Amino acid sequence: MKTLSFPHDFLWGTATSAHQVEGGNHNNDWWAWEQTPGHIKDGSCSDPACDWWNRAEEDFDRARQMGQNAHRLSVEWSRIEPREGHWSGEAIARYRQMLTALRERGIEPMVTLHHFTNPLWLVEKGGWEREEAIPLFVRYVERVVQELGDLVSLWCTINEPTVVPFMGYSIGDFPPGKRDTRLAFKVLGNLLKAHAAAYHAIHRIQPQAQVGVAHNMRAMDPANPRSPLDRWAASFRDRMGNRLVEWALTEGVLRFFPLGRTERVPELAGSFDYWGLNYYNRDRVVFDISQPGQFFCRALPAEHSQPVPWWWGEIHPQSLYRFLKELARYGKPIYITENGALDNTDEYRPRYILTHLAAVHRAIAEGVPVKGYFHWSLVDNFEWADGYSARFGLIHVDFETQKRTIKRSGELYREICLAGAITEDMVERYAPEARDEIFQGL
Ligand code: GBH
Repeated sequence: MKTLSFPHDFLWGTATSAHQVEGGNHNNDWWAWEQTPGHIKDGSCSDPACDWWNRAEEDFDRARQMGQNAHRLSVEWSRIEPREGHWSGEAIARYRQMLTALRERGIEPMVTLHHFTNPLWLVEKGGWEREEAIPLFVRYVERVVQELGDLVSLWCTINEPTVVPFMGYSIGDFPPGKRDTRLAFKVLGNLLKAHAAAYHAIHRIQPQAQVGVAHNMRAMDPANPRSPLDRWAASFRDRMGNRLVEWALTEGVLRFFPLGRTERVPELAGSFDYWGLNYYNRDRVVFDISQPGQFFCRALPAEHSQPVPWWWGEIHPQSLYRFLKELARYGKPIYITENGALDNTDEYRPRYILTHLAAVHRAIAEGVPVKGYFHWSLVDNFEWADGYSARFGLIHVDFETQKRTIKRSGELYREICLAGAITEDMVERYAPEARDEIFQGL
């Protein structure tokens, strides 16, 4: 019997974010954005989403029954600080209740302090376009750590620092919907500086805390590896989307190279106790002379054989393995803070989970210190500009009735979490066609 066994203390979890599951977040920039027709694909809004503000515990019960021992969730700044400098005891009490509920179920929380949304009062002051956001974020973080620190030892300051600037300030599909590359870099710089400041602030209050960023890394390969232009395009995308943040966190330098500017931020260097990796997919990139606005880069649509929407990129577990091997060089623990599949019918999610976890296993077997895996997501939820039209959950949610139904992928993940392993028998039942890929070399 072939088996891929994971370390005994491995964290088996799922990830969510406040705005996507809680409902009732009416005081942030996303809620305002959702009110304009056209912004959300299916015309929906984030209230009530999964109604976690009232019933998170019911899903925590399910997570426990599914053998999970960790959960990554976020706290909502606009609830905790509804007006500048005013703190909501009620919101803090509710988060304490949720975190206590997780702990009671043997589920270790990882708490994200910023997952895309911003309080309206902050946005009215210019939001992340202005450096003034940094001390305001730090004050909020200090408050949260003072209030919740006894229940949390794993903190994630900022989810995907590249996504807010690129989606909100370059592509324009997220609030504030601007298209201004210069501004996007300004926002990215401010988010990274805010991370560094928060990192040090958390350690002053809670020296033992483990603090990091969840950095979204999308693999970029040249469509034609023999074409120097494609190679340049893929490497450009890789440097912008992946390496810029990597260099910032490790070397303390912001390389905004298309604009020819480099900035040293010494507080950033080494400002992570673990590497948080959000990994979903890869792009095959071509050089395209007709795309000056995209710096002459274009991603090819995924092959037809791939069961994903054309823009979603390619399913490529090998790239997860590659990133993990590279990140091992920093000698810090690695958490896969997100990994998941856009799959409304749960057709290929079981296979996605197996092949990606097999890639993680291979990296661990070669000495990479991966300490945990958080699947995105526990439940179907409010998928930002896609509303409820894109499902990522291991548990299906009927948004009319709030009824939950565990998916096949959820049953599989339960088996994996409970066994701490992938067995031949699981592969036979859930994805026999991926047998060789999963057990390669065994
Ligand atoms: C994660 O981002 C988010 O952290 C999480 O909140 C979200 O629910 C999850 O992904 C699933 O999407 O312009 O073609 O790139 C992952 C990175 C960046 C992927 C924005 C989707 C929009 C489409 N995401 N991107 S595209």
